Amino acid sequence: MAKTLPTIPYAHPFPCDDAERLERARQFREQLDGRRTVRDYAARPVDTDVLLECVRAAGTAPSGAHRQPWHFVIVQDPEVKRQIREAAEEEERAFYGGRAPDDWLEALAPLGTDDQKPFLEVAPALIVVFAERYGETESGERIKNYYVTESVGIATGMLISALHLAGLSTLTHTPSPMNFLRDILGRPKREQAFLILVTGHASENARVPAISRNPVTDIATVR
Ligand code: IYR
Repeated sequence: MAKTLPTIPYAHPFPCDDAERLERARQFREQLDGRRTVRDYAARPVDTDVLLECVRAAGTAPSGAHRQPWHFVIVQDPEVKRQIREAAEEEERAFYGGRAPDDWLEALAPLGTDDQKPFLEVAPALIVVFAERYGETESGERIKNYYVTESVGIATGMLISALHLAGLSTLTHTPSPMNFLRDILGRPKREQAFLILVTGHASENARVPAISRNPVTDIATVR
């Protein structure tokens, strides 16, 4: 049996009283409520340091057995973005051209998406999130990871929130299948592409579908 880790004292880093707590919670909710998935990007570049700070934020996510089973590839090179677009559009042509079941295409129709993915080249950054299906020790032995999908999903949510609060827009893009990302980006076999987070500044004329969010009385039960 491995030994337990040493422990350190913990106190919440920014405590507050109950009245302030509600105000902070409200403010955070309001900030996140202003996030929208954006499909039209300006070409304006983003500072890599900002992206790295946001990835650091994502890396604070809790994970199964603290395995931190994620890897983020920040792609800004136009040629690599072009390759990703080409490969993604090939998959999407098959998806929209018959691979997707009718009910799925019907669910997507209101969003007006199709097999054209110009944002993969126009947006200044693609953050490709990989899930580490298993880990590797220094001597190259496989070690099991736990709750990989949950862990990477939580980290990705934190990444989306961090980018939004840093004034950037994102689009969660999931070409299916997306194994081509591992090959284009030269990642090891133990990593599986999880999604592409298209990142940048919304174009001046960007528009988003008029949608609303389910009220808390629908999404929460208090008992
Ligand atoms: N991957 C496709 C299809 C797609 C699927 C869902 I679920 C969406 O919410 C949006 C799109 C595409 O990117 O077009």
